[in-house]
Amino acid sequence: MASEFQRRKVGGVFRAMDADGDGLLTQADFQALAQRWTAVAGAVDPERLASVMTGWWPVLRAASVPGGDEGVSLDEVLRVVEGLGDMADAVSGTADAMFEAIDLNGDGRISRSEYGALIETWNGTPSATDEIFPRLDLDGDGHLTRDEFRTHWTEFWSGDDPNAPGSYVFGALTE
Ligand SMILES: [Ca+2]
Ligand SMILES: [Ca+2]
Ligand SMILES: [Ca+2]
Repeated sequence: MASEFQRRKVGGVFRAMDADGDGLLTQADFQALAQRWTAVAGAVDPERLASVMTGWWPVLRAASVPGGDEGVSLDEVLRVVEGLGDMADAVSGTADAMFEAIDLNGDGRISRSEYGALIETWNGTPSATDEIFPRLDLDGDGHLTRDEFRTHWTEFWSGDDPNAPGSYVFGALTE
């Protein structure tokens, strides 16, 4: 069973992804998310970005109850998340794809402003990142490296620790 904390954490991401707010993730939600990303992404190939975003869809769809409703519910997403501990390679693969999408200027690291753009795009609204960025920047050099990002990404999807910086990689938790 997912803990209350995991439900809250993943629930926030779920609501951000559920573009039409009907409580189910569908292919249309992923297309909307991809469009939101394409609108901000500077140097990144828009097709590549779209394929990162929409690439999540088949994974989630496969976990959805066969013959059930048309979309993927939060409970189904949580079930996928519970299985991710056994899928470390798949999780770090998505981390790398996301990292490349966020690294807008392609210098191999994520700056504070690139991270801010990620959170704003993800949530669809301006969001404060001044508190969280320094916690994610583990060695304090002002940038997130691929390893730092991978650590946080894995923690977000596979961990259950309210004190881990990675729990806030998508920004502060909302209710
Ligand atoms: Ca939806
Ligand atoms: Ca960069
Ligand atoms: Ca760093």
